[in-house]
Amino acid sequence: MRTQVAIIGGGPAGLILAQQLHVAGIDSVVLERRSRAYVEERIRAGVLEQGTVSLLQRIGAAERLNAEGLPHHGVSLACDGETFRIDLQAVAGKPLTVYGQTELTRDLNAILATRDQPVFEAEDVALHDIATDEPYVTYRKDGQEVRLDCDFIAGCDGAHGVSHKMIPQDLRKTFERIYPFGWLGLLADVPPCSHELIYSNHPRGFALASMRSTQRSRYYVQVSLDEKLEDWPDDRIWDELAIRLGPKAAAGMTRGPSLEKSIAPLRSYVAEPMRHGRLFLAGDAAHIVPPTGAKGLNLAASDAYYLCEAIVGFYRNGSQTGLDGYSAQALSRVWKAVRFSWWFTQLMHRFPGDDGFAHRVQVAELDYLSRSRAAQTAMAENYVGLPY
Ligand code: RFL
Ligand code: PHB
Repeated sequence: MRTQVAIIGGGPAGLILAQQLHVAGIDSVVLERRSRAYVEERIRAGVLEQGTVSLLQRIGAAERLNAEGLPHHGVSLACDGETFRIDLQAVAGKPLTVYGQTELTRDLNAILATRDQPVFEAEDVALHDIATDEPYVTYRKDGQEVRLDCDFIAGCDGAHGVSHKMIPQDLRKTFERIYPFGWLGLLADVPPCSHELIYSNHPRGFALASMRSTQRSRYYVQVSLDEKLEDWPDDRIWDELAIRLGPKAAAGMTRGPSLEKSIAPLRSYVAEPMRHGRLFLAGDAAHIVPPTGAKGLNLAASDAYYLCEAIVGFYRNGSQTGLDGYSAQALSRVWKAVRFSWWFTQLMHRFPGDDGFAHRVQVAELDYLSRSRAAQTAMAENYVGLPY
């Protein structure tokens, strides 16, 4: 088999890239290790930047997003019982859109299915000759060995994929911060406690009230890394949320059985560069951010955008310039999101072992943020998403 771009991984980065390339008249094959059902059920992010929404609109993948996505013009931050709202629209000029990653994945899969893509349950995907002009990928499908020749390989296979391991160790630099806590998430078919998101810094730890729709809520509480899911029956989570989010949110909260519960550790991670020869990394394959800034999915989209532009430049004008500049261009935006997610994580969580200094700095910063339009603008510009 032959294609122009072999895309490893059918998460948001791979699916968006495939559709963008298709619109530009460039052929690709998406190889996904999991089944379609597995990929479409995986509960993850839920907040889209305007840049992500516009990109999905341009590539014809936003019909349901336009109809069902919920525009959010503001966000609330709470600390020790005091809450203030940042008017995102007023200070940053853009809203965010609540639309689940599951829905986005389903929409893109439905479009790609009309071209018999992605190839699901592609096993033992391996990359070959990536430092030459004739790279290829091998995999197994239904017991058959397949060889896929291509011009480029896009490594969109997330943090646990094979692509990033193909960049030689001596050419790669990695940067990491591990945070001493995780997020316990709960999804339930109940109306949200607030029509906008609430991020709360509470003595018992961080909590977040989010949503997927007007009838589906998504909540998180900060937990220590040794917490076990079995020690968190639904009632305990609801009780904890009611305390940490405060009386007003608690009064508006509807409890219900969890559809999904999980604990995710928080970390920041960047691997540089995002390219080696004909292999280009995009999304979680190259970087991870803690979910506090809601940036992971949006970075997958912006990487896909830059990579598609570079590949289009190559086919249209025979130009290597975009390809050569891809890693630096993507990383410039990635590091700003890494910075923002790290800052927002530091601001909103309780750190074990704090002697009170760190929390007083948090209180001072949140008080400043609540009063200063300049500080709110700096926060909101990053939260709604920096321009591409
Ligand atoms: P994905 O979504 O991980 O997709 C990678 C795809 O590659 C496949 N794959 C392979 N395919 C073929 N061969 C192999 N060897 C392969 N190895 C892996 C995988 O099956 C998968 O389908 O990466 P992508 O496309 O870069 O998208 C990134 C986003 O998914 C991610 O940044 C966000 O979901 C991060 N994230 C969250 N972000 C938020 O903004 N808010 C959240 O609440 C939030 N929750 C989460 C998250 C990430 C999580 N993970 C990765 C553990 C919750 C979780 C549990
Ligand atoms: C979510 O709805 O899953 C969500 C929202 C905002 C975040 C992280 C996760 O910062």
